[in-house]
Amino acid sequence: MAGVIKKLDKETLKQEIINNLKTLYRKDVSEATLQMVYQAVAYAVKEDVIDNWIATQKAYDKAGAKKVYYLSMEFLVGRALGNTMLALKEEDVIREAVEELGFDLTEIEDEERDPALGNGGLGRLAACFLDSLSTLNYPAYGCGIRYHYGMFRQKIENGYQKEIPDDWLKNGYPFEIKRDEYACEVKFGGYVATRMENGNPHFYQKNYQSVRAVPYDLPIVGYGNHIVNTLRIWDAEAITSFRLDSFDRGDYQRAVEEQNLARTISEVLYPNDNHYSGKELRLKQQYFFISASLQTAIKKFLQSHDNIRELPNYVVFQMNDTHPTVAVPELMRILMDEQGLGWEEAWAITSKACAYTNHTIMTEALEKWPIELFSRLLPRIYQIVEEINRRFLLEIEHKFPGDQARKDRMAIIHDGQVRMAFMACAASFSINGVAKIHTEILEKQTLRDFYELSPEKFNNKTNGITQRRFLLHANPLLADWITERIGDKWITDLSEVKKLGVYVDDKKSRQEYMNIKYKNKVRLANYILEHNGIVVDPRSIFDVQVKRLHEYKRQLMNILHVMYLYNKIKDNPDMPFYPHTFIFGAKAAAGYHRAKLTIKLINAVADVINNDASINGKIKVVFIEDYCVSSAEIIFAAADVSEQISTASKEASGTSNMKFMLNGAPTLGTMDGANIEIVKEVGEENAFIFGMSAEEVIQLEQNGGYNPMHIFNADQEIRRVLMQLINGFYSPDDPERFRDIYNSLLTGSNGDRPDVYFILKDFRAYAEAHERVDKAYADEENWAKMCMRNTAAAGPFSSDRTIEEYVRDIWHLKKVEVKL
Ligand code: NBY
Repeated sequence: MAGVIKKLDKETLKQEIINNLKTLYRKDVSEATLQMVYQAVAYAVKEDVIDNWIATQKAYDKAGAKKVYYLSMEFLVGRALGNTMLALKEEDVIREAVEELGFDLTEIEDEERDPALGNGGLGRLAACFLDSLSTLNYPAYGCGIRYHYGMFRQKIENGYQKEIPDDWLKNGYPFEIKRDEYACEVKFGGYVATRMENGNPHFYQKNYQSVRAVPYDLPIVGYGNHIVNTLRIWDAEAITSFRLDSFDRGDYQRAVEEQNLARTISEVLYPNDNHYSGKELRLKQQYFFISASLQTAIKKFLQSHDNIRELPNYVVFQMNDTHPTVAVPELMRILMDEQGLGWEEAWAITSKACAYTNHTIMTEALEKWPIELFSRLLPRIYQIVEEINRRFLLEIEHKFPGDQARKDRMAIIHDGQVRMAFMACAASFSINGVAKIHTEILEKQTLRDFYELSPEKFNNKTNGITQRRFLLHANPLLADWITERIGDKWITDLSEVKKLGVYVDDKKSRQEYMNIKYKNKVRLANYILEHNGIVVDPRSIFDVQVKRLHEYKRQLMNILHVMYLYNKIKDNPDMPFYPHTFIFGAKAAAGYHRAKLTIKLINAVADVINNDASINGKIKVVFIEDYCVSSAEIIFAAADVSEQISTASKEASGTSNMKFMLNGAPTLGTMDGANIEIVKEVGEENAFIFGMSAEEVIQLEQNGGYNPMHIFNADQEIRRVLMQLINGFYSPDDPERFRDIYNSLLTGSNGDRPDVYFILKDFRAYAEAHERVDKAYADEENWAKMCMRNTAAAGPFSSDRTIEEYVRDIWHLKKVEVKL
């Protein structure tokens, strides 16, 4: 492949694409498939990236700069080619080159498989953070797992979700680089042995199984600043070659077991969102990538420092939820068993280097590992956790003498389980929630005891999103329109968009803005036609709810409301009703039956309504198959209404709410998560808020819930909708199909109380909020103003703002400049 190109010029670029086709595939342009051209273009772009990458790492070494290691089981990065071209400001020249070779750049971009190494919000947040870190010139590593199969691809068959393996590496992933030279060993099982060294006991593992952790590096390209940070994802290989000279070379049985261990560890992402499943393999995955990441971080640190006690001045480990929390005992192990420190010194370092972000208050998402499993898999780590716990309980006793109940509530090891969130809290110097209300709930309820013990550790960091992917890349028409008016500074400083405020009162600007929205709706309508075979009218209101399917997010309330509207229109065919397209996109965890049944319900309702000619297309219901980062980019740009309707207190923050807002869709939502902050910025008159408050929800929960039968009996329209769940209206072939959903709302099931997410309780308020939306939409001029005000108020929801706050309050990094 061609040598170093500083700034791509079109002719060189064309030549390079042609060369790449030749060396990669032995093809010339006329024979190449779109996939081949994509690969050839990606390799050409990668060359430029590499120059910046090398320069960045040199600059970091020279500056001796402090780094953040963002430890996360998930990075939902989305496609790289488009984003990279934009960051390098090479999109135009590449488009021209590709066109002159006879291809369309959008089609080429569509050839890239979405790396889907995450479930939803938490994984996407990690990807936005890396994007911001690079763009803001901060030294950072993402550390994760190279799952061979990412988030499953969703097919809808006969209305049901079917999971298809996501074989994203099938054609090779051009942006990754295997770094075999940094491979290391991770040990599982066996037992802990002791020997005396210089009069002190030294602990080491015996009879263990090993895997070889091999890193693959992905470039995270900053916008226009030559910074390229690294996302390092670890793959597992069998260790056999490491072992050739070891005493147990002949241990055939172990060799086979190690082969199996290596094969399974990095095979597949667990597709659960906000749900803990307690699988042994998951704990192996956690320890695998944490041990490899920490070993490497320490080794790198020691290359340029000789005093390990300095570590917290140069390195900070941010734990993305509890999934990476074995980092705490693993760091202790490395410091004590490999660096020879005593407990106190090791603890002083660990507790200054680790910080923890909580993403949920849902109890079913809290990780608690049975000690039998934990100690069998990680015997040395378990010993260390026991000692952390013992000392932690002493600390509590010291501060709250005699308060045994408090110690029971806070113990890290309790009732035969290791409580990971508690270990994270005990060890971290910082504990943060992801929106103001969420952090408050952590302090007052979920982690109250920990707040009382160490209030200074707690802080809030409201989430954010990157405007580079979710506006510049996803909505080029609006991005250009904004740049024409206020310049392009918003790309790296989103607070600039408030300058758009002056255009709100300009009629021509409003028309242009809404015209862009219309074009984006046409783009989505085409996507829906192509992928779903459903014709939707781009002039209808696009009312959108896209996110993981979970009961607390209340997609069920949304579809029940559609059923309710349909009944109304059927009863009153002449009632004024502006046409609506209700758009859903959601994956359900593979074992989450009620969530999957809800998908079936949405599709069943869609079937009936979309095929009822008598309502003249006044309602269309669309379930977009395989919602993922790349379809999301098309969807946000086209939305009129953003459905953010979680039961108040349950959604820690939400981030799609911010993506919709930035693209000019007002929020129809509850006072939950970051919705509260969105409404504060944009003004209540530019959003549609309804329903119970978090306080009311928590109150009612503490009183043992409520009886939805009263609502069912008193409200005939709600009653009718619920009856349609069990009278075969939407399931004539099996009237019992939706019984479980009906029961969950009215009688409770599986030992749960009825309607734990207060769907019936909030239903009327929700329906009434929809009426406000329809009324507002009818006033075209004012609607345009509302949309524009949403874009103009989105400044604080950039992940750049979030990252600056993490840097200021937790990480204390310094910016590094890279000059080529
Ligand atoms: O994190 C989400 C929150 O629900 C959302 O409100 C917030 O905006 C976002 C970013 O802070 N949480 C989330 O996505 N969680 C998971 O995906 C997840 C995945 C796996 C497990 C737990 C949670 N697990 O225990 O296996």
